[in-house]
Amino acid sequence: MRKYAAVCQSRSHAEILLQSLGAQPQDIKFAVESETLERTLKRNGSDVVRGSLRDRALYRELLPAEVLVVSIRDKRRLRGVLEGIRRERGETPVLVLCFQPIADLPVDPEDHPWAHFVPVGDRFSTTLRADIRFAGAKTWVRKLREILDDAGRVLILLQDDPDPDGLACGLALRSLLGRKRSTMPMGSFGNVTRPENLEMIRILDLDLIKVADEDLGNYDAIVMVDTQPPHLRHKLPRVDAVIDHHPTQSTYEARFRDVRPAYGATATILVEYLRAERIKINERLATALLYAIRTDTLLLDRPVSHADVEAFSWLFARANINQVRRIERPALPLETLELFAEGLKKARMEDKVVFSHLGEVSREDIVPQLADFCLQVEGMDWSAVSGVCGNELVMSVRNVGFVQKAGSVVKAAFGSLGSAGGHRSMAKAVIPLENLPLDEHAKACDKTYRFIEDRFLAALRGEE
Ligand SMILES: [Mn+2]
Repeated sequence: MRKYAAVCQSRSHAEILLQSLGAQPQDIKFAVESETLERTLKRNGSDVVRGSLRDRALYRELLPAEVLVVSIRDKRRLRGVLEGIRRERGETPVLVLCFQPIADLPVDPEDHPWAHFVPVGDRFSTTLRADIRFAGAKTWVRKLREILDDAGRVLILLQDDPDPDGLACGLALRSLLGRKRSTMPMGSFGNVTRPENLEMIRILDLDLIKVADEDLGNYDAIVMVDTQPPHLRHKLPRVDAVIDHHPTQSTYEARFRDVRPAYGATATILVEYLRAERIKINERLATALLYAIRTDTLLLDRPVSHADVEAFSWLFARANINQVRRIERPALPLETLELFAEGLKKARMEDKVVFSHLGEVSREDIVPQLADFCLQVEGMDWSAVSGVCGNELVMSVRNVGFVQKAGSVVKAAFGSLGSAGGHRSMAKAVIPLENLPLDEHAKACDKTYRFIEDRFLAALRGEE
């Protein structure tokens, strides 16, 4: 069976069709009315049947095919064409390209449930909006090159506790500007602390140097990504370029400032730079950028822009998803199993909340892991898991997303005892043990856990 059949009225439509289907001329059989069009398409290598578009016999000749595309410029003809096709189509799926809004068509798609109507302008607008952003990105990249091309050594400066977005953007900048570690190192005044971020550095083989104030003079230019000068504790003598998505700060000078608070991640801005410049990106860079957008937007759970979603899906096809998973769930020490078993055995359920307390933990990151797991228990809307790390109690809270905001509940429950906050469906509290009821050895005990459970449930019910 032939791959495609198409009803077509113009040469330009036929050409666009060929290109968007990724088809060779001989893959398509056209039904046309105009003699000129017939000649052109035949010369091009396509099979063509010519006749009145109202005539059923035309479609009998045209079909069957794997799919029939109807591309009619003149909308008044559409009704007649659809009538002809309806009787002859057999099993062939039909796609109708509409060059005006569906509401303006002389036919009601509901009267033709066998056909799939596609408003072309609407479909095109998403990609067109992206292309407009890429056109703008070219200007940004040109400005950035003007500033940095002559600089021998450029420092990419990240936030004090570098996170995936900053790290990925640093890597992307190097690809964009065709530089290496040696001429464009990434650095920070602080250290990476989160286990997932350390895992990202290890798995993707990233390199980060610790910067001190006196080193800054060794660089010809400084670029900040995913942060702005006022966010740092150190005062900078100068900064040349800033690319960020945090709220715009106005108390600093830089020759280049691309700050877009509407974006969910700075990585999205860098993806637009890379795509606008048609830079080939490798799997490692795609993985870093994808992970950056995933974490900064909590899996697109936070407010995001079209640009973030677009960048996310573009990266998804190019990234190593196994590595992303590995970074998100760092390998756990073996004794975690025992700890989880104990915690689960004593788990308590009340008001659709699962509570579990792990007691002393060697690593903080196993607490949220169990919280994720507990949320999957049937009928539960919330999970709240605690662990004692040093002289603090860490609590991870998760919910199913369509209930109260986790961040607000945790703040109401524990804000006065320690630091507490978070987002819609995940939140965290860190409470110094001294602010909690403890046993005679100053250790967390059942009394402690009862206390935090009661406070959590009270906050959930809206009691003070
Ligand atoms: Mn960010």
